[in-house]
Amino acid sequence: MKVAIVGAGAMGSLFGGLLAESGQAVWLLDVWSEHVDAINAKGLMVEWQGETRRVDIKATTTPAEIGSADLIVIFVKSTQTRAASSAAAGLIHSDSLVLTLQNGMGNADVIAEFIDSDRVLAGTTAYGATLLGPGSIRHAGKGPTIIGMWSGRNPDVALRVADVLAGAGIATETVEDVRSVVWGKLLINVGINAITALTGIKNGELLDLTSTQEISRRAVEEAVSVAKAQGISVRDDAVEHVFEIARATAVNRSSMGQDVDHGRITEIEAINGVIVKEGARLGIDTPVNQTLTGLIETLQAHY
Ligand code: KPL
Repeated sequence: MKVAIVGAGAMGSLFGGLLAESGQAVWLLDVWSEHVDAINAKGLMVEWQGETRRVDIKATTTPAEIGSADLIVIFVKSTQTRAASSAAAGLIHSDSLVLTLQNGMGNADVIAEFIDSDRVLAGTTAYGATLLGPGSIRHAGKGPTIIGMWSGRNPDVALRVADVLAGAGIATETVEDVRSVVWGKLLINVGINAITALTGIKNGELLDLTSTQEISRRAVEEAVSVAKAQGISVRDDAVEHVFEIARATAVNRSSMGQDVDHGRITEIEAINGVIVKEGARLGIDTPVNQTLTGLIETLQAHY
């Protein structure tokens, strides 16, 4: 299968590398020419459990060089989804599938503006990766990947894509109701990302003080109310689950924390911002998410 990974940051490079090693014909597409040049010159260097291996994989900054692809995986930050989908539109042929495993809510809907929604897949992954420099990543951890059809139709298509991922050693489950899965991940990001980004703490430090826990709890409870009003089924122990993830990723700096540390525009709009926007539409008050969103926007405006 010909696979194009759009957004070759740490996660895009990792998935692309694993798929290439499993024998798929993979292209990485990214705007970062130094990274692309390094991969083409010396291969993608993947560090895993203290050992580094080289993966030979094609990379480009130009979609036209790829031609069309059977599977397009969007791995850019959610702030770039529209631009990436537009760039990827040239890669689509009549049977192409597009998969998003990005953080945040709204990515699949944006992608569906560019391709028939019956060919859009969404999901989440617990794989972790860090970018070490141009052409070089660290594979930080493994965990379940869950995917499904965004439209809820044609579940056999999701099974086909899951097989391709599983063939690359990426254990993948398919579900009928992928919206609930994406919402489940959103709740985690709502409860951890902005708080850690604003305070400079690591994920686990969110649990050190009851006052920090309380802010997280309220942000998640607001998000749960919005999800339920949309008819999305979420787990009953959503807050406890967020705390469990903070504990399990205790030494990590959240992705939003890393964005703020590097003066990058964050995914706030697709995370806490979505809760505020949807809350306003549904008549649900979301003061904690509003405050977190406003503070992150303030930080960004003063980089
Ligand atoms: O997804 C994450 C993120 O940082 O975006 C968590 C799960 C919070 C891990 O850091």
